[in-house]
Amino acid sequence: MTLSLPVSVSETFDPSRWREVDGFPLSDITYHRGVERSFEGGAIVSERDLPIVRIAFNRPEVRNAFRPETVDELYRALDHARLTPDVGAVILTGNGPSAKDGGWAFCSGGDQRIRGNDGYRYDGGETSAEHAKTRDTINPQKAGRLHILEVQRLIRTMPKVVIAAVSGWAAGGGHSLNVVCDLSIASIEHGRFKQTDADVGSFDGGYGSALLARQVGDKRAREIFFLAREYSAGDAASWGVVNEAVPHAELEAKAWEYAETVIGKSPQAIRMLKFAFNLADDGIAGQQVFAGEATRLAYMTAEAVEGRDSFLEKRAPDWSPFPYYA
Ligand code: S0N
Repeated sequence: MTLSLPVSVSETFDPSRWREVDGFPLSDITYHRGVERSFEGGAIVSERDLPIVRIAFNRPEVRNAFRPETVDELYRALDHARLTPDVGAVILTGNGPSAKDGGWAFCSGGDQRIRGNDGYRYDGGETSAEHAKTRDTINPQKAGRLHILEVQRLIRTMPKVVIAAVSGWAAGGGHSLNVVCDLSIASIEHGRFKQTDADVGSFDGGYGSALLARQVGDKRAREIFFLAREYSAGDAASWGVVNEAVPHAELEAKAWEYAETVIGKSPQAIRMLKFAFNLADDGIAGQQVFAGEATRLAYMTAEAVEGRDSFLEKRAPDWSPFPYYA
């Protein structure tokens, strides 16, 4: 097999660090696995997978707005990362710049051109404002989708650390996606933030607002939503919407550094910590996720094995070796 570098997908992308993930036909996002390569005379002689993946919005001409197809792909890639046992960290970013005007975006939320009257419509390539008005009657059998919230829940509950690399605009539903990620880094030159939901008759009344208030405080969160003012990467860092603002050219290297640090820690400790951070805010759903991990750990004990074996062997369990810890 000949080893080669992948095609570059963004000015911020470093092809030497990544390979394309196989078996994913994608149009709206890109999905890469981190690798360590060794070279001889300029040729790649070996490569080894690392526990890091990069998932990126790939619609720079519309500031990386998402349509239902984008959300489907994003969910599939994130879920693949969730289920891949040797992946521990996900970098979520936006490819760019736009070939049209050089603008950068992390994500500008729902694609307003294909918004029907009860949610977002599968695009099928038709995106005119005129078409959007009549879409509900054209395609009545397809209910509108609002399934970006499923992606938010997946990011929130996946036992891996998701790091947002905010390469440009984080607006509307894109603003909320940054909020729900575990860690965030923003480009000083291009990272810009604006919660436009209320401008377009939309409102993220879940994680996008409640977690934002946790991060920046209640008054500031209300300001961000009610006034929809633009704010900078520096503001975002000082308010706690991102962990750090760095020069654009260093954005993905910094995200990689975060990911490398995270995967150097105990997977179990990171998993339990993520779920512990979520627990109080997520109520019984958060308790269920945390307790699910505790149950997995319990399954690994001799005590739980005795419970299973006694059932299978049709005998009374012998709990005597297991102390009642104080
Ligand atoms: C991002 C903004 C501020 C960038 O401004 P800038 O740099 O001046 O660029 P523009 O010239 O405005 O844009 C360049 C081209 O990109 C198109 N475009 C940009 N954003 C979108 C978009 N969201 N949808 C469709 N097209 C977009 C522009 O039209 C332009 O194209 P051309 O060159 O052809 O004219 C600025 O662009 C901006 O404000 N964008 C809109 C941001 C916005 O309001 N987004 C939607 C907010 N709502 C949601 O995201 C709701 C979705 C959601 O997450 C949700 C949450 C909870 C419950 C349900 C849902 C749900 O799914 O509805």
